[in-house]
Amino acid sequence: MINNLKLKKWVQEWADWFQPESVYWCNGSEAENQRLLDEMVACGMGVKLNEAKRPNSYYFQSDPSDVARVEDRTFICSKTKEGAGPTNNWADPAEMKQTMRELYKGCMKGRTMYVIPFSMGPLGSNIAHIGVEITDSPYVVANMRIMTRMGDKVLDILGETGDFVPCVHSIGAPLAPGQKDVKWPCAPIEKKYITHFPETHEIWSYGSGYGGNALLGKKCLALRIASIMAKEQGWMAEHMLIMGLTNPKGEKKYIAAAFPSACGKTNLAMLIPTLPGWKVECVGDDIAWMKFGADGQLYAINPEAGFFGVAPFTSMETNPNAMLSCRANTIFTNVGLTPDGDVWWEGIGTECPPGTLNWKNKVYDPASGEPCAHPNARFTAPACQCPAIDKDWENPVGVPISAFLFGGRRPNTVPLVHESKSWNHGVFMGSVAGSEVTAAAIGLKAGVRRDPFAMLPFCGYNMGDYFGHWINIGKRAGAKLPKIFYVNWFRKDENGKFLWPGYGENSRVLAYIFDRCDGKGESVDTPIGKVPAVKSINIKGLAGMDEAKMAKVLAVSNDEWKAEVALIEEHYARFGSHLPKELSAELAGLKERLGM
Ligand code: O2Y
Ligand code: MN
Repeated sequence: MINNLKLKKWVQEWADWFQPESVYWCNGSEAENQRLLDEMVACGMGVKLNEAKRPNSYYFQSDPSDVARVEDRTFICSKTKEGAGPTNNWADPAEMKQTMRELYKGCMKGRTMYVIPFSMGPLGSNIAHIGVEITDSPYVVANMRIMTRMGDKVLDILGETGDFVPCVHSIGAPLAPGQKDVKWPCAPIEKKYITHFPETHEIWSYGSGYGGNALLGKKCLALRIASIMAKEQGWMAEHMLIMGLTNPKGEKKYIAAAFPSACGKTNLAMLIPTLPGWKVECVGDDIAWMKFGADGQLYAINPEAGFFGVAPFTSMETNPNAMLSCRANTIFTNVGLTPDGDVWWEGIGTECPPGTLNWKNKVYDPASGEPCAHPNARFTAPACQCPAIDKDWENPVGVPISAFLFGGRRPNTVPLVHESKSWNHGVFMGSVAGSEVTAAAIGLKAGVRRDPFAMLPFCGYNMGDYFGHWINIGKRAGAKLPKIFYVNWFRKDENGKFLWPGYGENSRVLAYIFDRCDGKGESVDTPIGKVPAVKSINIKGLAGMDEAKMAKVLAVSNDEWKAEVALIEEHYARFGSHLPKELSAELAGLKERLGM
């Protein structure tokens, strides 16, 4: 029984416009899920994997034009261009709505329109928010059931008058009477639109059925729209993993960490420490929503209920917890399909069985030079299946955050770990985060690609104002603010070899951070912040590591940082008058400390 009038009216208006064959309200039940999956298998869209090897799991191949988030086709449609800022694509909201209304008219002909009520965050948490997605993709429904809490229980919470974030999605492929469907219907790239309307908190998406373009609770709601709501309402919506860290004495702290893509965020969230007696537990691997409690602590929830993880190079060696998370009840997209009905991808740690189909449904030929799995192939797996899931991962109150980590891939300049001198200095560190890219081949300028707070593709408003929101968080009276650190697992020596082994050995750095949060662990003041004293990171039992090498991985070179300052000035210039004066002051302070 739907008794929320606003929701009923909204659904009816879109049903009139989309002209679907039928409208179906998703209840979230197991029976409903099974029926949709069976229907997708029956029509050739999906494959049921071998029940003995991969219980209750399904396999999909997307259209080659629809394999990842499309940043070029993603828009922030604020009233003014300045509202979207220099890092977002902007479009006029009225013009965009007109363009999309034309595309949307009759776009669900011959298909079912599904209505998905979902909660981002544990049901009833005061940090959580409700969304409702309309979609014509049963694949989206099945994925949203894993990634969110979805169905009737959400309508109960919404009640008669509750509010929701309206999320409109169509794959943009109406069916004429008698027309045979294709395996992965979608619109051509130039007709894909992923749009956000900050003033009305709306999301409209058209033409893609893949990942963040279509599962609108994830990047569109939980980051772009939520970042706007967070600024308006005084909370934080961040592109951060959340982990629990327990020391050998059984004391526990929670850390939230932001990294640009390809820095091993999921691996860190599920890390298995090599340091004896330490334990890492996972609350979330991608997004954190945080609010201050009455005690002044910042409490975080993971708004998601699943992992949408990159498959290639995930193995029992690199991330056993992720591998075990997707052992059953998982949807795989664009990986390889083995002849015995299981999945395979590059770096999975086993030989590819002959006769495996690649993501383009052709027999995989290792000599072809083309990968078997698409590099952005994904598994959608329930978070509760992670062996390292934290006992409080669904606690509606959230978990108290003691530290924030920022990072990136920097082969030089940036030490293994350094700590901010103050909150504003930590905000400065987050605002200049980024990775060195050598990807000139894919059209990027080689050099340091700044990805402030790892939010470059996900901030729903002017990034300069977002920096200001971080500064304001630090001004809150009575706040017990997390300490801020910057880590770099990727520093290299003069021969291009990594100086730090990474993976489980990162627990040694986490242990140092844990101690710093307790006012322990020795640090040295440098122009860029507090760097661990060489002996203060435990390297006992770490093969190939000695104090001389630690000195290298922790070194701060004035010359390298003087060059970095020039790059930071260039980066900051983009934000003009939106750059908070506090950050200009932090940059001036750094220059002074470097003797510039
Ligand atoms: O390509 C996509 O649609 C997925 S992108 C993604 C998925 C899970 C977690 N993070 C990301 C990301 O781009 O940050
Ligand atoms: Mn992400």
